[in-house]
Amino acid sequence: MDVTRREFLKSTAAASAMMAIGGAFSPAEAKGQKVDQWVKGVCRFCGTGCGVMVGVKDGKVITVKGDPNNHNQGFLCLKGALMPPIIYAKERVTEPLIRKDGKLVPATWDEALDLTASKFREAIDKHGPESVAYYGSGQALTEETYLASKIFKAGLKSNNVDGNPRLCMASAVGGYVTTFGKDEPCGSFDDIENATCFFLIGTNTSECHPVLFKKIAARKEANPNVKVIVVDPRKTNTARIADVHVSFRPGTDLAILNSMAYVIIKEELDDYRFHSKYVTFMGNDKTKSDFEGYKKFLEDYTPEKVEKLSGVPAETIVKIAKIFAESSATMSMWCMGLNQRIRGVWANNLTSNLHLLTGHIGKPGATPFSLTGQPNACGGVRDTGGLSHLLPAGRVIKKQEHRNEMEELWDIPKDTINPKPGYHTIAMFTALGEGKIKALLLLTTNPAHSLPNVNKYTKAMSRKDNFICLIEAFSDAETMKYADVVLPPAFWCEREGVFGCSERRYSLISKAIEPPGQCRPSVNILVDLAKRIGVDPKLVPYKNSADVWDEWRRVARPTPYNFWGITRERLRKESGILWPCPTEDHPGTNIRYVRGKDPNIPEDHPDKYHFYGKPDGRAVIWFRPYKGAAEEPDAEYPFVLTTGRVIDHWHTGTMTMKVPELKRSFSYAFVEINDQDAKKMGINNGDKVLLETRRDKMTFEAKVSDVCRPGLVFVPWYDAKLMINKLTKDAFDPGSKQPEFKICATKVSKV
Ligand SMILES: Nc1nc2c(c(=O)[nH]1)N[C@H]1C(S)=C(S)[C@@H](COP(=O)(O)OP(=O)(O)OC[C@H]3O[C@@H](n4cnc5c(=O)[nH]c(N)nc54)[C@H](O)[C@@H]3O)O[C@H]1N2
Ligand SMILES: Nc1nc2c(c(=O)[nH]1)N[C@H]1C(S)=C(S)[C@@H](COP(=O)(O)OP(=O)(O)OC[C@H]3O[C@@H](n4cnc5c(=O)[nH]c(N)nc54)[C@H](O)[C@@H]3O)O[C@H]1N2
Ligand code: SF4
Ligand SMILES: [Mo]
Repeated sequence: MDVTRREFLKSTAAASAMMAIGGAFSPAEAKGQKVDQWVKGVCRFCGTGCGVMVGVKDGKVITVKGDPNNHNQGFLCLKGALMPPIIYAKERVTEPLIRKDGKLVPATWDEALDLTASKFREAIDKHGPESVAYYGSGQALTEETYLASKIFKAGLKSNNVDGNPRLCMASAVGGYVTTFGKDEPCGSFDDIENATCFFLIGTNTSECHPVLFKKIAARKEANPNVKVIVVDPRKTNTARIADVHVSFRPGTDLAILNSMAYVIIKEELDDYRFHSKYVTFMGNDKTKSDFEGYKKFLEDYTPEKVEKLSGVPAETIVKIAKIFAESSATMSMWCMGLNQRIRGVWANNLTSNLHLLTGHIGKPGATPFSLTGQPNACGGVRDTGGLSHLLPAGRVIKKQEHRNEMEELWDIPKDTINPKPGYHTIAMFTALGEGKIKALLLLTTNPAHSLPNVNKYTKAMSRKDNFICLIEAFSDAETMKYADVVLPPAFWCEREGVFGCSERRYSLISKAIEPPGQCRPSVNILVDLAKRIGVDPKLVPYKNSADVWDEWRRVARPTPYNFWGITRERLRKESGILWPCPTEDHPGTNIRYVRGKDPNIPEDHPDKYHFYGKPDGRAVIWFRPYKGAAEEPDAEYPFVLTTGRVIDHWHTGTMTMKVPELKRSFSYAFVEINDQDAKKMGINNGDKVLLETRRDKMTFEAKVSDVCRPGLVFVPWYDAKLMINKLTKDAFDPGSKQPEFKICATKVSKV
């Protein structure tokens, strides 16, 4: 399906009309309203990390427009532009609450903090530090996550620190670390301006990263030779601008990626000079192999064999492999379609394999690039080590030298950080259900809605003998039902702090307005709570988030994450800087692992590329076999259920459901079903359809279209009243521990 220029313009015009507002346009200004002040910040929503200018009048935010100096060049999507009503929603939590006789009632800060502290203290004293836990978010500030992680790991000696990036980015982390030795992408958004082939796999970019999609579409529009390949079992809005849309049996993309490698080698399109010098070939059992061994491994993945497995015609596999390899610069992007899988790490490895095989890496426009979902999963959680197996800046709990280094930096006695990694997300909520976790602190996340197989975990949260403290901005969040104490946070631009988006870019959210009622910045809440639990005040000497930032810079400085040069002063002046950035006069880094571009590589290094995360400086091509999903469809549950997003809503809907324009366009969840399947079952648009999985059942309105392939149904997960996570499965990747939200088996019937 080579799209003609006319078709292309038609579909991008339709897509961008609903997707991006440019020229730093402000709806309020257009209506003639004048602001007193524009304050620089970052969008609250996705990992695109658009810079925003917040328009304040009489101490209130009246409008938001794109920051022309940040990477988004003044563009925002609708969600980003429609923030003001969310800030002033009547559901804002503005005072501390304590549960009494089953009901949350107002309390003073002292009462709420003292009660929380006593519950944590009691749990630690009676059951040890492993009985307390923190569950955070890629939407919390960098300073908040760094601080929470330090309080728990250094102060309370509990490594039970995890967060929603486990549901989101863990497989990308696992992929980068196993392939390159270090987390975070090699390239940057700048590559979009130079790529001649976009390989979009498992990403609905047009709805989930709209401003990046706009850049891709603009690049293609200006250069008709630029090719777009979309690999997704749904014909999404993203697929509508594709030259080739590859639809396949969900999960079989592992085999498709191997088959592409097979074709690339067979057609002699690999870059032998590159991979013979810079790549190690590695069997799945971690035994070292070589190029011949790789060729042998790939014999199981001829296009003909993979056609049978995946449903993709062999000639399509050959075609996309050639486009990928023959383009002058190929940029792959992926997101949850690859990560939320029990083979998520492997899917990440296999995508990077294609870049290492063809040398499409480290050149402008040529790079593997994982899209981050949340605005601060990279900078906030992955970088600061806010997961149960990590310490700050790429250090890991398991390595004694890393623990000792952190003990020195944190000025705590040697060998006092617990050497055992804590609970990852699913293990944490399982432990809560088993009574092993007695006190849990939740920040900027809504697990009673977002966890897979959620009935199991809300039951865990309902246990009478555990204590849950939730820091939450909106009273209608599902998790409120399970909280014993709720603390009111300052929201978004009501406090200052840093977000780090998909491309290693750190940008500052400046404080624009005062928080309402008794809301306080979470950094201050955490410091106060830590002291009351009994953490040594010397460990938390901060007055504000800027103090925490300076410590975090110091902690990262001796590592390849070095961003010593990104001072608070620079962040205030500039609109985002990419690390590594070792000195104050360093401009930031667009391309990693290349001499002369990456400040971590000495100028006189003998080789052009140096993958310094690996001892031998070589990246790894892994031989990852095809393995199916945890729950494949069968005679009893014949359909695949997949879940994901729509452009207008953010996650559990607590924010976007407050914006009338967004709520109106999608007021409730639906089931998207293939038109041929619908016809067979006599299902028409708007009919009620029952979905039943091995966990639960639920009725949705049908949306019949050609988006899903036959045998597949899709349900968006934003609707708290139709909570699809009651039906999803909580199987997870054995390496990354990320759950398989993208595939489970379901029955489908007309009601
Ligand atoms: N509007 C909006 N934007 C968002 C968010 C939001 O809630 N709303 N959330 C943000 C966050 S945190 C995240 S993580 C991102 C998610 O961004 P995306 O990953 O782009 O979004 P999803 O809809 O979760 O899933 C992407 C695609 O994966 C496909 N898929 C399903 N199964 C498979 C498979 O087996 N293989 C492949 N290759 N693809 C498969 C689905 O059909 C779907 O189109 O979006 C971010 N941006
Ligand atoms: N079925 C299915 N489930 C999924 C996914 C999927 O694709 N399918 N995707 C998964 C992914 S990728 C992700 S990232 C997770 C996200 O899952 P969650 O993090 O649980 O979802 P959110 O709705 O973003 O939750 C954020 C919460 O923080 C609150 N909040 C907003 N701002 C602030 C603030 O400034 N301070 C505080 N304290 N609270 C605030 C919001 O009101 C909301 O309740 O969901 C996962 N769940
Ligand atoms: S693309 Fe993402 S970061 Fe940019 S305005 Fe939209 S939601 Fe915000
Ligand atoms: Mo996510």
